[in-house]
Amino acid sequence: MTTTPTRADKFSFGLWTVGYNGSDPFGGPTRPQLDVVEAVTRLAELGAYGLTFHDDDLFPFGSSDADRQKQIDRLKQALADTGLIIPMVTTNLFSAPVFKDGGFTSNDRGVRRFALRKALRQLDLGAELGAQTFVMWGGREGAEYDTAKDIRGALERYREGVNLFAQYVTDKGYDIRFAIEPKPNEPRGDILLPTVGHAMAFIETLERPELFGVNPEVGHEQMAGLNFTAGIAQALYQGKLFHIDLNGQRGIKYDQDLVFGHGDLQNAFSLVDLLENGGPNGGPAYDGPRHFDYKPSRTEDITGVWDSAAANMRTYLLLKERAAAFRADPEVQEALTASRVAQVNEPTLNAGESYDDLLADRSAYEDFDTDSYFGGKGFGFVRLNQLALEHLLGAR
Ligand code: ASC
Ligand code: MN
Ligand code: MN
Ligand code: MN
Repeated sequence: MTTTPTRADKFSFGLWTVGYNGSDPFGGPTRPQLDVVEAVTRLAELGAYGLTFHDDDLFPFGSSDADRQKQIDRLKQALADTGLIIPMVTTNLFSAPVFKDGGFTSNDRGVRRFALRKALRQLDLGAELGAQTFVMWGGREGAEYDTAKDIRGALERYREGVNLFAQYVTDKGYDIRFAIEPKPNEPRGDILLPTVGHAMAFIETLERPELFGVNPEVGHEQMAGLNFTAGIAQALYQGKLFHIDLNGQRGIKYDQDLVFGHGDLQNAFSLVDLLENGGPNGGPAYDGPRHFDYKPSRTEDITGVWDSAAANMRTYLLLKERAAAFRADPEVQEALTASRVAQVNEPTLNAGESYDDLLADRSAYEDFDTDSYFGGKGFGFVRLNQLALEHLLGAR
């Protein structure tokens, strides 16, 4: 197996990732602005297949129509020159001061109408460029104060907005689906639809739920103390993993957006095993873009930016290689059997068994000896996990 990325690996990057200039709440930029043509050229050279962008990443907020078009044309030329594609686009409804209380769910109705128009315009551009996914990260859709936001009203306004988008793409015949990206907090004190679970439950209330899925980001779930791999498994189980944001995060703190694998490495290993192999018992895996949403640390110069972009892809491919080695190891297979990992896929009831049949089965209850059932034996999960760790470390 090779750790040199190719187009077939479907690696994509946000223009805002390699384009991050290092500015944070405590200090200004440490790097000059990166031009989109250079971004496309370098990403293509490194082996990526796609670029994604917010409208405002490509043409600054408030650009004239002519300036906007000039940037679009420059992007199109760079795509034609390199073969890179645009698998996903998204709208910036968080940077401009007008969005200080959000976009689709701002308390101010005029802002909400402006936000809808801004998103519709980016939808048109996404369709024109062949994007198949439209991500919605509602960074400012939230509040600092419980007194300041009617959450039920805000959810209803979010619902109104995204129902409109679903109607729009249907009427226009666009081949685009929507992916909601959860985040628990930052920049707002609390953000609407804070986790994958909240977002998937909300999707079921929509008029066209089949057009909506999630775009989970590693660090965002981990900021909420959640197991990212487990959340991705549930999204896959419910057919809702439309897109994914890969990066690294070290625990419950500010959104670090580190290189993929530079946070919880064991969780990154199980994630790649899930995406590539379907996890412990196989099953449908993910075939969409492997999208990196990270920020090159502000300590880095432009060489460090490209080193970090390459690091995301190399780490992913190394983990893919390690996961394959883990799955192929006979000792791992024996440990999986000893741990009964496959048994969870066996139905608990017999075929056609009714509750009357279950109630009549004395071996299931009356004669089930809970005291001696395991005969003092454990499941062996620790041994199994150590084998995973040893493969991860390259020790096997
Ligand atoms: C996105 C997305 C995020 C945010 C963030 C902006 O579109 O997926 O996590 O915007 O990267 O800084
Ligand atoms: Mn993030
Ligand atoms: Mn993201
Ligand atoms: Mn991000």
